[in-house]
This record gives sequence, C-alpha cells and structure tokens, in this order.
Amino acid sequence: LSSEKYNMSRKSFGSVESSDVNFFKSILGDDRVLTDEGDVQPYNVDWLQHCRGQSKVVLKPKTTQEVSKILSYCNQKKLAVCPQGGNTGLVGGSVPVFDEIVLHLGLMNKVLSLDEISGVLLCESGCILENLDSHAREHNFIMPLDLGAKGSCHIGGNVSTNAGGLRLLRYGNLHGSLLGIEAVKADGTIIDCLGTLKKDNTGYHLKHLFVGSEGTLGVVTKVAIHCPIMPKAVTLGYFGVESFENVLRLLKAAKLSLGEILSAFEMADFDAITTTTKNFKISNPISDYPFYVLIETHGSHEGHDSEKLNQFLEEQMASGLILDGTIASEPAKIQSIWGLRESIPSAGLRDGYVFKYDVSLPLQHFYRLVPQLRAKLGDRASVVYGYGHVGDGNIHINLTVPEYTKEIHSELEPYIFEEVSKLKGSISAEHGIGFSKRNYVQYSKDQSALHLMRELKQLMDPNGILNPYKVLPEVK
Ligand code: FAD
Ligand code: 2HG
Ligand code: ZN
Repeated sequence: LSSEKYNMSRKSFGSVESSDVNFFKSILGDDRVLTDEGDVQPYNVDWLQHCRGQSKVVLKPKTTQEVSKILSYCNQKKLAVCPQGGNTGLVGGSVPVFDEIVLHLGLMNKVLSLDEISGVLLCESGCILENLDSHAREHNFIMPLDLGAKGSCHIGGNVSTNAGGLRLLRYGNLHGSLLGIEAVKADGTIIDCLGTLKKDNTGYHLKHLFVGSEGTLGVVTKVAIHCPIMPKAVTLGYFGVESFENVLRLLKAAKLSLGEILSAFEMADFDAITTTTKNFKISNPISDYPFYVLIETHGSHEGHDSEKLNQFLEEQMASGLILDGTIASEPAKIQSIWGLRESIPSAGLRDGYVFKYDVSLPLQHFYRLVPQLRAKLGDRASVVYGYGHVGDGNIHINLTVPEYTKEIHSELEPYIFEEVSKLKGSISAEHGIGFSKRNYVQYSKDQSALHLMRELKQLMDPNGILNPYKVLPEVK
C-alpha cells in the first residue's frame, strides 16, 4: 500500500487478517466489529473531507477492559490503530492514513458521577460534549469548554486535542480543568490517574501527557473534569467595528469595563460574516462593517450585567470604537448570534476547497496575515477571511479556492508557517498537528523539544502502533 495523494509509504505494520477479525469478535461480539465496506467508509473520511484512509475494520469497545485487550493484541501483532472520537478534528488526526484499525470510542458514553458541591464530573471518553453540558446544566453547572462542534465531538477527543473553543478566555484550557484521566497505553496497560482533586502534587503530572497528544501516546477512556457553576445571567453583545486596531482597543476596554464577568471576546471580519450569511441564508443582526466583535458575559445578576454591557456599548459608541451594535439577554437571540459565529467554519465549504489555518499570534500582528494572503493569492482565491478567539490571541484564517490545486497548496505552505514563526506565533493554536501539519511542527518547536517528544513516543508506544503518521514529523 502506498498513498499517491500523500506521497508516502505505509510503515511495516501487520495487515488485518480474518483471524484478527475473529479475535476482535470474540471480545466485542459481531455487532461491534465493522468490516463491511459501506459501514467502515464514514470512519475513513474526516469532517473536512480532506483526508481519506483505507481502513477495513472499525472496533467499538464499550469498556476500558475491552480497549486494553484490543491494544494489547494489536501491539503484539504490530497492527496500527487510529483512535477516533466524534471525528470533527480539522487536521486529519482522526482518520487512518492507510489501513490502521479505527478504534471508535462512541459507545463509551456513560456519565459516571457529578459531584453537586465541587462540580467534578466523571465520565467515559466517548460522551458527546453537548450531552455533558446538558447534564451539567441540570445540576447548575456548565462544561468549561464550548465549541461549534459540540453536537458531535467527544470529551475524549477534546482532551486528546486540548480543544480551546469559545470561552477559553474565561474558563481556561483543559490542562487546568482536567482533574484526572484514565488512559490505555499502546501495550494495553491501563493507567489510572483518575483523581478528582484540584490540588495534587504527588510526583509527575502524568495526566497532561494525554492532553493534546492526539491519540499518539494512549487512548483516553475516562476523565474527571471540573465544571464551573452555571451563570445565572448571560448577555451577549454583537458590534460593528471600523478597523482591526479598534477591535484591539475594544478588547482592552472590555477587559477594563467588564472585568470578571467577561466570558468571550470573538472577532470576525466582513468576509467571514458575509460568506456565512449568504451561504446559510441567515441574517446579520446589524448592517455591514469591516469587523464584527462578539462579547459575552457570564455573571450572577442579570440586571447588573446587562446594565454593564449596555453602558459599555453607550460609552464605546460615543468613543467611536463601536459603530453599531445589538445586545441580547433572551436565550433565542443569544442562540442565533452564537449560531452565526459557530457557522463560519462550515460556510466556506459550500464554495469550494478551504485551506484552514489556526494560528496564535501576538495581538499586534493578529490580523496581518489576512491581507497579506489576499494579496498573495489575488483572484485565484474566491475569498480569504479571518476570525476567531482574539481574546486568546488565536486567529483562524480560511482561504477558499474553487478547487484544490497542488500549486496553491505549495504557495501557502510552508509560507504561512514561516511567517507565523517569524512573528513568534504558533502554527497550531488549538486544533493540533494531526496528519496535515506534522511536517511543520519545527516552525513552532525547537529541535530539543522535538527530540524529547520522540523519546516520549518511544517510551509509551515502542512499536509506534498508536496513530502513526501523526503529530511527529516524518523521518526522511
Ligand atoms: P476526533 O476528531 O475524533 O479526534 C481528534 C484527535 O484526537 C485524533 O488525533 C484522534 O486520534 C484523537 N482522539 C479522539 N478521541 C480519543 C481518545 N478517546 N483517546 C485518544 N485519542 C483520541 N477545536 C477547538 O479547539 N476549538 C474550537 O472552537 C473548535 N471548533 C470547531 C468547530 C467545528 C464546526 C468543527 C468541525 C471543529 C472544531 N474544532 C474546534 C476542532 C474539533 O472539534 C476539536 O479538535 C475536537 O476536540 C475534536 O473532538 P473529536 O471527538 O471530534 O475528536
Ligand atoms: C472555530 O473557532 C473553530 O470556529 C474552527 O476552531 C475554525 O474551521 C476553522 O477554521
Ligand atoms: Zn476556534
């Protein structure tokens, strides 16, 4: 097997034979071992439809012991495995590259407990984020993370990618919220680090090895997450802004005026919003502006919070930083404005092939690459836009072209990564490295760090069966 599209060769792993399938069926039963081409196909293709594997088998364990038996067997037989959660990853990490066995965690979807006082949620890794959030809300808590893919992504996938999302600004990243983890190593050993304590400095903080390692160091089977209290009051402002400089001035002003109640500060440029409203036939609640800013507050008193946000709007309209805006505290209106923001990632897919970049940049350079890339591609691009988590210094740049061409691809990469590196940014802010970015990690990681990453991989997975061809650069 070799993949022409990827211009690379399969490593020397075993190939799944009927005796292997029989072994898997002896553990999982016939129903949870998929081998029919039609059944397997959806698990081979990623959300963006940029990556397509050729796996012949999908395994659907229901327990940690089953995961352990599967991995122990695969390790002995040198069969490669691709762990898969909700398959919403944007860097090709969740689908096989060649014929790796897909280990789908979707049936490990039980909530085990939620502590009413501390807010510690204990659950299996295949729980869908939105379901966990609904469950948490029934007990007056919320999940500490939220993202557009919440309806399909799994908490195990979130942890494995260290997903950021829309409210990282307020609730921090998963390295902070994740209190404990249970994971299975490549050789089948179950690692029990499923503590639920906020403070625990007993030795190495091993749980962090699994946060953001994208299925290359182990399979996450259970997690303990600290859930914040559900805010009593939520308000959302959506504003039109003249320039990116003013977006930054507004960020500073929002931090000063809204302080501890600020829960999100997102931006989108004119083309991001216009493409979304046009392609999904949804309306923009305000008229056309070069930039849009979305500011959310989570607080405990609706009257106080909306007064603060309204006063902020008044002051900043007087100062000229906000040209126009709307403020919502009714759930339906809040939902529709967030809906517009959360639809941006899929809007461009309707117009052609979308090259997606997810980078961190120092704020003064945050938007710089967007006009630079527009100029570089000229009319070969249908549209180029920038949006994202400006409050966290993370911009998403989407470039839509009528169809994929190698020429445009090689003009964009490594160019973009070189520019990000020159500006002291990160080539992957929150989506990870996966398959698509693995040969560019060195733009953000020193050789010494890459060397340690390889040593860790060798220690945790000496046969390299877990998510091969991902995260670590190819050795040429
Ligand atoms: P998958 O896509 O299935 O897998 C992702 C990676 O994790 C793969 O490498 C896979 O092998 C590994 N993996 C999955 N489950 C496990 C497990 N149990 N054990 C070990 N490894 C595992 N990301 C953000 O950070 N912020 C956003 O705001 C955001 N918004 C998005 C919006 C949309 C519309 C979409 C489509 C994606 C978005 N993403 C975002 C990217 C994606 O949703 C996240 O990366 C998410 O965390 C992936 O979860 P998943 O369950 O779908 O994982
Ligand atoms: C978001 O913030 C996601 O909407 C997706 O991280 C970004 O698709 C993208 O480029
Ligand atoms: Zn994002």
